[in-house]
Amino acid sequence: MAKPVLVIGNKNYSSWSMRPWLALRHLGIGFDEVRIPLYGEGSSEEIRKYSPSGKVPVYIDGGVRVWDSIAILEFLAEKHPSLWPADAGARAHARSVCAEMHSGFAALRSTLPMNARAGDRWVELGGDAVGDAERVLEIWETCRGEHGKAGPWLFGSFTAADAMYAPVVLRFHTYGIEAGGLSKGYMETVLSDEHVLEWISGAEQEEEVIEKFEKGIY
Ligand SMILES: N[C@@H](CCC(=O)N[C@@H](CS)C(=O)NCC(=O)O)C(=O)O
Repeated sequence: MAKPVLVIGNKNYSSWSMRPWLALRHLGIGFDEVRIPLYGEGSSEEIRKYSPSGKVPVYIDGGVRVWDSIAILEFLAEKHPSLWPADAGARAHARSVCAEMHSGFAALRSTLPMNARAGDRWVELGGDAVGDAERVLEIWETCRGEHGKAGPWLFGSFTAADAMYAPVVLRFHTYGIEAGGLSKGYMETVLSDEHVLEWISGAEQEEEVIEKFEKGIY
């Protein structure tokens, strides 16, 4: 049987693509990757061949096509329930923080664009981005403190919540946003994860440079 396909953008810049990619790797699901460099000549037309929304990521499994990161994670979780915490209360908590990530943090995302291969940049956080960063750290602290005793991830073992927040860890690392307490350890878990390192290595091999995402003094 043909392998499922995940259509992604540049590994360096596409945080939404990283989320289901990381979940697939952690679940050990084999898949073919179609990488479409974003915001170049013909990029939109190429993405539209796969994605009705005109955005990546898109996951194609046999006759099923799923687009949008959180929908792909939910689709994967149907066959792989370990993608959500087993406990109903923890699961509700995980879904809530995933929803927060998916629908929020716009200021943080635009101030600190993902740049997976850039490790040492600095930007001044201002306005809503300050509150966004504080809330993210609070989320990590609370998940780890209340539900993370059984392992190093937000809910102990790797879940969809880690897939959603791993790109934020990369952003904090790139731009030097410091974490303390349990969040510090959580960032170390993400930054040393073999699959995250594989993603970063892929980003390092890419040659495209998208100027609007190249922010920060270094
Ligand atoms: N809500 C979507 C966001 C997807 C998204 O914004 N993808 C960006 C790349 S990270 C994209 O496809 N941009 C291409 C474009 O807008 O032309 C999700 O969660 O998957």
